[in-house]
Amino acid sequence: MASDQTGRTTVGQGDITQQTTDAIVNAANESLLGGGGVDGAIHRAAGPLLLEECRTIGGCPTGQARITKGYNLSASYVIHTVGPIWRGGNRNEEALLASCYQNCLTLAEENGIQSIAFPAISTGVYGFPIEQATDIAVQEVTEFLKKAVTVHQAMFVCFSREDQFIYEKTINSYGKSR
Ligand code: AR6
Repeated sequence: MASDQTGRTTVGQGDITQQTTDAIVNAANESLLGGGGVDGAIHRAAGPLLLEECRTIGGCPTGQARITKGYNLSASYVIHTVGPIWRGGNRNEEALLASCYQNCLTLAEENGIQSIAFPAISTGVYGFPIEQATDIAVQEVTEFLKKAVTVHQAMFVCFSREDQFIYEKTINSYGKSR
């Protein structure tokens, strides 16, 4: 398995709903009331109580994150974050995507979470270019983990082999020039 130089950030391929990390991250929309893609898969696997809890939250602005329980998932928590919709790159998309990763990890720390799995936020329906998104994901997670207290393991769960290859390439080269 590919990992960064500390071994704390790894890349895998598969279905994020099957991960046994303490928390999994959901690439949600501002309503937090479910949708397609990874969001739909997480709601299906967690069961209807997840939607019930999400209704009490009242939505989430782009770039921020909210935490719920994991219900029928192996993961105890779901951290829902809303990635930016790609609109060509001049609408603050990069900073918003970076803040998704930061806010998810901050919530994880506040809740004593030790391990967390991320999907490739914004790179599906929301259209963020995968290589650019991967650079941001790897940079933000790797740097956060250097100063994290409770979170000691982060995993990028790629749905396709193509995405996995891009993540592996990015993570293997990250830090080598630093
Ligand atoms: N496990 C891991 N990754 C997955 C899974 C899965 N089970 N299913 C899909 N992916 P997307 P976004 C990957 O579209 O771009 C929803 O409707 C997928 O291949 O799920 O942030 C929300 O409600 C891609 O690499 O999320 C929002 O409306 C990545 O997850 C909107 O889509 C993200 O794709 C959010 O769009």
